Amino acid sequence: MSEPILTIEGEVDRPGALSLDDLSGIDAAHQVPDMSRLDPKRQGRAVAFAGLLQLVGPRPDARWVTLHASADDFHASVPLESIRGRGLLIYAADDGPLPLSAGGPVRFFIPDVAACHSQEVDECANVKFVDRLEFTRERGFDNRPADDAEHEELHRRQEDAG
Ligand SMILES: Nc1nc2c(c(=O)[nH]1)N[C@H]1C(S)=C(S)[C@@H](COP(=O)(O)O)O[C@H]1N2
Ligand SMILES: [Mo]
Repeated sequence: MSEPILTIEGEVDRPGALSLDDLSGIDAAHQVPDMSRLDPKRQGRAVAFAGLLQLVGPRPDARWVTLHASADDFHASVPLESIRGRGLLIYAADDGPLPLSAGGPVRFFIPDVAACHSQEVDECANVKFVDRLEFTRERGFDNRPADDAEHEELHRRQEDAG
């Protein structure tokens, strides 16, 4: 059994900690074996958010999903309906766990997403280093940059770090 990489909390029937094996065990219909086919800049294996929902069983009250990245204390809260049909979780590299350099342990990803802070679900919501998903009735914690200045500052910090 592989170690837990993603904690599921809140308004779901089956909360708990999921391992890489749990995620790769989700129905093949929800798996994307090679992300580079979808987006040449991306690599590794992903599972459709709909497949995760099947696994954890959101309750009817669950309206918001908060994507938590404790690695850099980055958090985004988005309406469940807005990501149900198009969100992906990149959870593995071709040869094992998804490295931090690729946004591991889990990278939330919406292909062809809107530019940062143009909409509720935007490129900033493509959260890297996700380790916890929280399902709630109300909007959860969100510290995405609020304006262009904050956003530029965030990108500057990332360039300095990387
Ligand atoms: N954990 C975390 N996720 C994050 C960010 C961040 O600072 N921390 N920045 C966001 C922003 S502003 C952008 S534009 C994209 C960049 O993703 P990329 O480096 O894969 O292109 O990640 C998003 N996800
Ligand atoms: Mo961004």
